Amino acid sequence: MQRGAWSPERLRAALRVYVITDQTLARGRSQAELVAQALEGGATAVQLRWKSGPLRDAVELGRVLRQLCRAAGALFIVNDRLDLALAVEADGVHLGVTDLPVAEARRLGGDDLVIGFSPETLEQAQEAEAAGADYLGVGPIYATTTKPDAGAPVGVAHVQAIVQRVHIPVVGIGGITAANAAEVIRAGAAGVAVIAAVFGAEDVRGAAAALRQVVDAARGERGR
Ligand code: TZP
Ligand code: MG
Repeated sequence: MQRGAWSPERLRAALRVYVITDQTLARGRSQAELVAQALEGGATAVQLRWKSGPLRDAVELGRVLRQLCRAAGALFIVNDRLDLALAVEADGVHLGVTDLPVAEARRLGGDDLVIGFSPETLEQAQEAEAAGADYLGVGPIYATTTKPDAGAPVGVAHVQAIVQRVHIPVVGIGGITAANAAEVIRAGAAGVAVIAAVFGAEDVRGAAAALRQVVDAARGERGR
């Protein structure tokens, strides 16, 4: 379904290289500057992930990221919090199983809001689609140290299983790098969501460009 400026096809393309912010991995560098570099490298979506610190600081950063993404034609998503997503006029919100339910986010956020959801089971994936989610984040695909409570790796077979049961696009997340992203795409994912591989890199622009190249090549192999 069309969500504001985001048609299903445009959304699917925007999910290719989905870069998530992280205060710790920024290591004192400006998060806005790192996002600008990631977009220059070819990131197609950006998620503001704010886990600690005053929410007013998140609003300030979110407004800057909103403009950077708009200028680059990239999708801009806020993690966890619908209030923050609406405050900074993000394109969408990404919700987990302990966040606001998808149906409530849809009711409050309206038809134009892109809603992402991270299911923990196949059943939750199908329920989220039925409730109005526009894409799913599935993981952790590989081991990750970025999210300590992410659970055990589910592997690319889990992506394949979910892709076969829903109609909305799926992005893989967790421990993904340019070295393993192709197998996630081959399993049927529309794209890959990464934190450390881009935000933790010394050369953020180069890291995003490397991922973009791998993802586009793997999508090319399968014809989309
Ligand atoms: N959800 C599942 S794994 C994960 C999140 C937020 C962390 C992904 O970070 P990285 O550094 O790309 O492994
Ligand atoms: Mg969350």
